[in-house]
Amino acid sequence: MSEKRKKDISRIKELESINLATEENRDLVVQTKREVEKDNELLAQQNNEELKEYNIKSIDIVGAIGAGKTLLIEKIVEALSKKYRILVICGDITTRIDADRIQAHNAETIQINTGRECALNAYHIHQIIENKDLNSFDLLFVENVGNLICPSDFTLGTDKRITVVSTTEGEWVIEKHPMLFKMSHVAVINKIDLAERLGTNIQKMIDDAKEINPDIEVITTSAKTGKNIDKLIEILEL
Ligand SMILES: Nc1nc2c(ncn2[C@@H]2O[C@H](COP(=O)(O)OP(=O)(O)OP(=O)(O)O)[C@@H](O)[C@H]2O)c(=O)[nH]1
Ligand SMILES: [Mg+2]
Repeated sequence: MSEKRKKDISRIKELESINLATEENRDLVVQTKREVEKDNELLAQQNNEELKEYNIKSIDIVGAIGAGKTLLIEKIVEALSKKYRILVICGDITTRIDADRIQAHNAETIQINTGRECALNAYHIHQIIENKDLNSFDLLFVENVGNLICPSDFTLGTDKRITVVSTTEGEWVIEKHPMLFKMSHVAVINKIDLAERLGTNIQKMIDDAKEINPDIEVITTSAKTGKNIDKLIEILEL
């Protein structure tokens, strides 16, 4: 990345964070954001081609903080670790808690700490692809940093993207965050074991996801009890 681009990006962050995109610098903000996105798309495409060369299936899991991304991956890895050699990349602001939890189920894990960044991007994945012996794996999961906003700015180059929300976030959570559902192949509504207690209208959540993206597969799960994990694996064609 050129020095100029680096400077532009840091300037945008500055402007966005203090909400000062005035008339005079708005064009620069929009143009640079577009360029960053384009660069990311190109690198994501390259990531996907490289993973395909090694016959690695790849899935990116995004979703709300605490929606159950890690527990879902733990359950999937538990079910599939005899069939596939699995690599899991975990994105978090700090700590390697999620990577350690998943590693206990017989997958290799890499934790990326993003600091103040609220999503992984194609470059994070690219660095791992460049430095890892890809002959050792058949399946890659990426757990993105927990939130429903930033990951929509960056694709990573995986074959599929899953967005996870749960019944504890309120039945409006999908309607309020349409972008990631537009970009995803599968919507997971997790923690259905808690829905009755909370009075969450799961049907509304399913309908919202389908309305936002008619092509999306929607599945309700409980990572806690294991309910529908087998169906999720089937939908992912694993
Ligand atoms: N009752 C219930 N609890 C769940 C379920 N899935 C996850 N949990 C619990 O919810 C909490 C958060 O789960 P995680 O798997 O860490 O969620 P996450 O989305 O990976 O969280 P971040 O990575 O921090 O964004 C944990 O205490 C889990 O045990 C579920 O289906 N039902
Ligand atoms: Mg997690």
